[in-house]
Amino acid sequence: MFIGLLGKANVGKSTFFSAATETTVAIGNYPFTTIEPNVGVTHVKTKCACKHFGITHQNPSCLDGVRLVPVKIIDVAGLVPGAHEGKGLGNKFLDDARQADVLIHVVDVAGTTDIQGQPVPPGTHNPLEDVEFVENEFNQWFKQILMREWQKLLKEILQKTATLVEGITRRFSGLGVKEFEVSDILKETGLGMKKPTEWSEDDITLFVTKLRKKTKPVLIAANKADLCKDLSIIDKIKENHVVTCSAESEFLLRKAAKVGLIKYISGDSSFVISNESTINPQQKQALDLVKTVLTKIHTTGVQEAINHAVFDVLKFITVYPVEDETKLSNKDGVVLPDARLLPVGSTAKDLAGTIHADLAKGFLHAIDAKTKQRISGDHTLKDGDVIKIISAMSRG
Ligand SMILES: Nc1nc2c(ncn2[C@@H]2O[C@H](COP(=O)(O)OP(=O)(O)OP(=O)(O)O)[C@@H](O)[C@H]2O)c(=O)[nH]1
Ligand SMILES: [Mg+2]
Repeated sequence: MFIGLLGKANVGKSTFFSAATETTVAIGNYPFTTIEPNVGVTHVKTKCACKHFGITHQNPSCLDGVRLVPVKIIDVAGLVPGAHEGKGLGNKFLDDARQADVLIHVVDVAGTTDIQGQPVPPGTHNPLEDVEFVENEFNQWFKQILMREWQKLLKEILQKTATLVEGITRRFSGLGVKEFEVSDILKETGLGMKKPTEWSEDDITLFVTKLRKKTKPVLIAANKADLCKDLSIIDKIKENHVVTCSAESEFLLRKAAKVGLIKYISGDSSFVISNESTINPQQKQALDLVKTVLTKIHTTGVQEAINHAVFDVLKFITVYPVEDETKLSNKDGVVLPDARLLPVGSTAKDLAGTIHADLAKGFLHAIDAKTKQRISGDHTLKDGDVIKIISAMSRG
C-alpha cells in the first residue's frame, strides 16, 4: 500500500508530506523545491477491533479504540504543462511515483501560483486549469509507455507470441498493472473487438485514460484553502473524490502538539492549548490563525484525505491477524498486535500471503475470532475481521 503525492510545482505537496509523516523535508515558495523523492510513513485511522470485543489493550497504535495503521507515502517533484515532453523536471515525478496504488493530487485552490508554479497574488490563477493539465500529463505518460512499443506489440500479436492483453500488461508491469485490469478496459471500451492495427489515435487515448483511472485512481486535496477567498471554486472540480485541505495548518498543529504546546489529534476539528502561560505571542498568533482556518474548513483535511484515499477510493479494509483466537494475541501475549490493509475482496489465504509466503503455501484453514468459526482459504474477509491462520508451514 503506497500513497503518492501528485501535483503542479509549488502547491504544497511537501508541506502535506511533512504534516502527514511528521518529518522535516525541504519546503519553499518556488517551483521545484523537491527534486529527489521523499518517502515516509503516515497512518490511516480506523475503529480498532478491540471495540467489538469491549476490551482495552496497551498498544501505542490504538488510541482509545482508534487504530492507527501505517501507510507508505511518497512526495515527488512537481509538474508543469508539457512535462511529458520534458518541460520542467519532465516525467521524473511519474517515474518516482510508479509504485503508488493511489494518488493524492494536491491543488492550490487559492490560486497563489501560476501555471508554472511561480508565486502570484491569491486568486489570480484558476486552479481548475491545474486539475486539467496535471491529469492530462498523467494520461500522456501512460500513453507514451504504450506508444513507445506499439509497433513491437502489433508484431508480437501478428506472430502470435503474445495476446493483446498480455502485450499491453507487460508494457505496464512496472506500474503494477494486472491482466484483468487491461481485460476489463478492453471490454468496457469495446476495443477488445477491434483489431489493434485498426486502433485510431483517439482509441489509444481513450484506452490509456481509462486504464490510468482504474489503476492509478486520484483524490484531489484542495489545498491552501486557508488562503482561498471563495471556497465555492472547490465545488467546480469535476472529480469524484475531493477533500478541502490546509496542509500548512496541519503541519503547524502537529508540530505544536509534538512539543506539548497544544492537545490535538490529527483529524480533529479543534485543539486545546496546554498551558497559556508557556506560549509566546508569535505562537499564540499562529495558533489563533489556525483556529480561524478550522472555523472556515472544519478540519485541516490532511487526515481526511489519507483516510478517504485508502478506504473510499481504493476501498481497502483492515484485518487483524492473531495467533491465539481466544486471547486475540500473538504468541507473546500482545493483544491485537497487527492491523493489515487489504483490498476489498481479499481472502483468508491472501491475508496469510501478506504475513509470509510459507503461511499461504501450507494454508489449511483459518478461524474467525469474532464468530470462532472455521473459514476456508477462499473465504472473503470483512473490514474489522480478526483472523487466526492455521498452516502446515510456519513462517520461514
Ligand atoms: N497558506 C498556505 N500555504 C501553504 C499550504 N501548503 C503549502 N503552503 C506553502 O506553499 C509553498 C510551497 O510548499 P511546498 O510544500 O514546498 O510545495 P511543493 O508542492 O512540494 O513544491 P515543489 O516541490 O517545488 O513542487 C510553501 O511556501 C508553503 O509554506 C497551505 O495549506 N496553506
Ligand atoms: Mg516539494
